[in-house]
Amino acid sequence: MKKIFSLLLVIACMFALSFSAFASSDFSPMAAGFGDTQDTAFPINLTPPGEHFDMSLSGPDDVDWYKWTNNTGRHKMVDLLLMKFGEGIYDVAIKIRYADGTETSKLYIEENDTVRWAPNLYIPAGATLFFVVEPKVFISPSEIYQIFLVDVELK
Ligand SMILES: [Ca+2]
Repeated sequence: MKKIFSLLLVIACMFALSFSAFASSDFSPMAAGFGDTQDTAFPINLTPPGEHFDMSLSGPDDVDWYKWTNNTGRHKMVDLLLMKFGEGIYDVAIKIRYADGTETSKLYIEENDTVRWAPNLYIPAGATLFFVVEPKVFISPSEIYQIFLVDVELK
């Protein structure tokens, strides 16, 4: 009887371990160490209309940097939108680095409930748009944010 109990305990522990491993990797497999600085900004593509890039912040000190370089050979007008679900509130700031290497300061997008919207950002040929998602109110790593970075001509 004791042996059976021990075996059950081992199985229960194994199940608990595998479950917790699954749970932690389920929500945000790339969140830890993802885009934590401007230098390690994640290169994102323009999102087709209606599509979005989903990610989550792993903690109250986590930030996620992204970048998009305009290699189209001509200027581009883009809309940047952050949609956030859940109780947490995230800010977004942008920076533009021009082809000659000069760069703007960090510019925060106006607060609008859980949405951050920056329409009609003019990105010259060869320039890079950086943006960073920062937690203003952090609740949980399971809360997903969505990024829309849309070519205005395709809207
Ligand atoms: Ca990060």
